Amino acid sequence: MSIEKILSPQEERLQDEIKNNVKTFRNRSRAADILNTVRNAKPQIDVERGLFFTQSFKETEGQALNLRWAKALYHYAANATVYIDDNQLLVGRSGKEGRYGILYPELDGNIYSEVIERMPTRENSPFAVSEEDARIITEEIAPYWVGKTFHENFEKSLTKETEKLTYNPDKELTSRYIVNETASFRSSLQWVHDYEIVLEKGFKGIKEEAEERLKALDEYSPLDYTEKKPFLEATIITCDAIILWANRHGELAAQLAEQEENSVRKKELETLAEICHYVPENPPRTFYEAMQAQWFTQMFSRVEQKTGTIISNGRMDQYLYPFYKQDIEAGRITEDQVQELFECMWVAMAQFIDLYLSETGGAFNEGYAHWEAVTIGGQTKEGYDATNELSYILLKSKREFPLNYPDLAARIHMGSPKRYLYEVAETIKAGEGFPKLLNDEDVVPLLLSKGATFEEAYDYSVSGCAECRMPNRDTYTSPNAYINFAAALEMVIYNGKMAKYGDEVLGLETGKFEEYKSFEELLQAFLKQQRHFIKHAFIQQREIIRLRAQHFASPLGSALHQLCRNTYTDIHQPKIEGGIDLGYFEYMGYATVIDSLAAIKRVVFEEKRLTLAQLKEALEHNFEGYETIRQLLLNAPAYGNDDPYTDWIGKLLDREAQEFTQKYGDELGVHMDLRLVPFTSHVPFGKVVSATPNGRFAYTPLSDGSSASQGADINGPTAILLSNYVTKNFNMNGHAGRLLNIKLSPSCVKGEEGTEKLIQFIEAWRDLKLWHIQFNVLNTDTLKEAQKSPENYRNLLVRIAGYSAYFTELTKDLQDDIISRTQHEAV
Ligand code: 8X3
Repeated sequence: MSIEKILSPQEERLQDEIKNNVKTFRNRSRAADILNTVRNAKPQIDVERGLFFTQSFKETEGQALNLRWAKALYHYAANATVYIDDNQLLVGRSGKEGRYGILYPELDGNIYSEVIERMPTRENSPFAVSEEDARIITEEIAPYWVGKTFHENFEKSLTKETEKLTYNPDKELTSRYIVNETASFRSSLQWVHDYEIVLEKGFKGIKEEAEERLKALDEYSPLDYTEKKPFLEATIITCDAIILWANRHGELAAQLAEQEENSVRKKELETLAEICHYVPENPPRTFYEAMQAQWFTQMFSRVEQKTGTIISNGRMDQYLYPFYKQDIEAGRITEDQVQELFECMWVAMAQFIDLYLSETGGAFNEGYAHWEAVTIGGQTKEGYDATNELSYILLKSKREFPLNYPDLAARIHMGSPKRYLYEVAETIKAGEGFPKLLNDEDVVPLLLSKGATFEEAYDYSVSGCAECRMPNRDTYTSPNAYINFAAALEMVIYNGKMAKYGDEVLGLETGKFEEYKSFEELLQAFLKQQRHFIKHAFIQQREIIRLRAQHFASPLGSALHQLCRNTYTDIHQPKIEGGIDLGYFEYMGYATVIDSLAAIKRVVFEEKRLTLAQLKEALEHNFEGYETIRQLLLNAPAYGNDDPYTDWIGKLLDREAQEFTQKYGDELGVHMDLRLVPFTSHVPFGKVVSATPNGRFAYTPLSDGSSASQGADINGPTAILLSNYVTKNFNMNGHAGRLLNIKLSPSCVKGEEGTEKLIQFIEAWRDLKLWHIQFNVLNTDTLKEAQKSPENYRNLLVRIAGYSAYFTELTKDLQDDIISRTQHEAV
């Protein structure tokens, strides 16, 4: 049956843009106008944060770290340029006009001098840098940090055995993509602030509380003097800093208002001036003030530290709802104005870009990605459905304002109302990859099993790609390890070596591949390599936990965390009393490994159509001249098809990894949970792995997350759900998120009938208690066209890992990977 070519709304819009030669973001709104002025600007580096932090750190040596951080924030707040964009209703930018990234030299300032020249021309996420700024970076910022960065000290802390699995010896601190730490390019993992306290008390209230506690300290206690006092002083200085920063925006708004001739804009600027003088110092009185207070907090926490994938915005439809309701009821605001304010925020989000100077950092975050998660729906703390009018406005905004920010995350549960599921499905059908879905039916029980109360578990927020955080209870923020298990498989084939790295023995010498007598023996060798890799990831993590406490502090983040305030402990410290520490390690190449092991079992040991020696020869030649063998392997059973032949292997790998963490996680003092969330790293990880026994060519991407190997899922999307379900060990709690990508053709979700089918598919995913799912609804042809004529497809958004990005801003490798994902023609 031939399938009618149906376009998604995104594709229709793009075709219209091509026909009419439109190069702008088309939407008749204020936010679209602002976006059009910034979207064409090439991302640039802004040096102010790096510079002001460096200046301040030079002056505060020898003082407590959290106090130094607070003083640096104050120095920034007092001196950084403040900006108000034409027509913008929200302010609080921490960098130049257009799109900008900022510097965190405490992390990796030691590599600046070496990499800065390459930034404008590098293939992956290039950044412009002016000559003067390059000079400031190399002469005024970088020299101070050499020998002091986290990056350098972490590398020094590793033993040779761990280091060789981590870094390339010939190129300083570049990853080997085997057991990959991520702490050297982000000082913290994403988490969620307690925004409610900002809205309830304002920073004035937080400061007053700290002042009272400071007065109450025991003046003779060494503990109070060395720990509590700096913590409280840091809190007070940080509150002053953010208030000062906001006031400076207020002053600028007042000045601009005086000069403004357009009476409407003049009024807007006057209002803005008043708001910035009022929040976030005081608790907001209106919805508009609440939005501005939240946004100042968000942006100031960017200045504070480099958080991988960005501090999440939390449950915006929950904490903003009382302000919305009160203003709507009082006739102070309309739904359209609420949507406009949100859209002004989305544009402000899009202007900030997560700048990674290291090659590895860039490779993990293609497409200028940062994950600015906003959560909607789910359940209230009491367990009732939480959907409200704001949830619907946020979904509507996603459909009408197709920008890659925010990363909208919709929580789904058994009681999610039909209208909510319908609007979620309609938004997914728009084709830009939003919202991603998180399943309360999996997440809540897991959080309970970690020791959360029902209230805390029901109130989780989505953060990063697929993580779920409990504000005020989660306390673990160390960035995690990404482990290349396809490399572990390669080390079974080449007895501890990898083709990419020559003769060096990197892993365990598990024996000669050709001599395994049974599949069981070979499987045991793989599991040994797997354990070896996890062991080294945990060793890395132990050092990371120890060193972060010496290198980083987060007085703002700590002021917005109840447990940190209660215990006078900075959030970067290893242990915060009462906290639940949820750390992760990543299983990279899950389907690649499962399919490879299944192919060996079937083709070599059961059907005996190939010997291990023949297989190895074909792999060594990257299947060149061995296409028949490759076809044999490709035809073996593959994960993602609801086939017990492969899925028991997946379950075993999952179980073994969880057993390791249950045994040794305690030694790190955290729950180190198994996760299958790759962001874009399955591409660089694939680039170090030679041909694999599932028929995958050398150095091509690994499978991503818990998705099937590219093109291997041939039984439709429900089968991939079932494979996911079967391979999960629900009776263990040493795991966290599993990211699942599904690509659907627009024709299979066409019309009302298509929406209904999509809802049923989402319900099946929910009932199977799977963690996460996200969709690309577009035609593969569109992606191929965009590769050929990128100038016509600048606005084409695609779903990547836990986020969406502009297709034409990705490297060819990642574009090819997205194209090669199986497109399902029916749900
Ligand atoms: C994306 C992955 O490692 O930042 O959420 O949590 S990570």
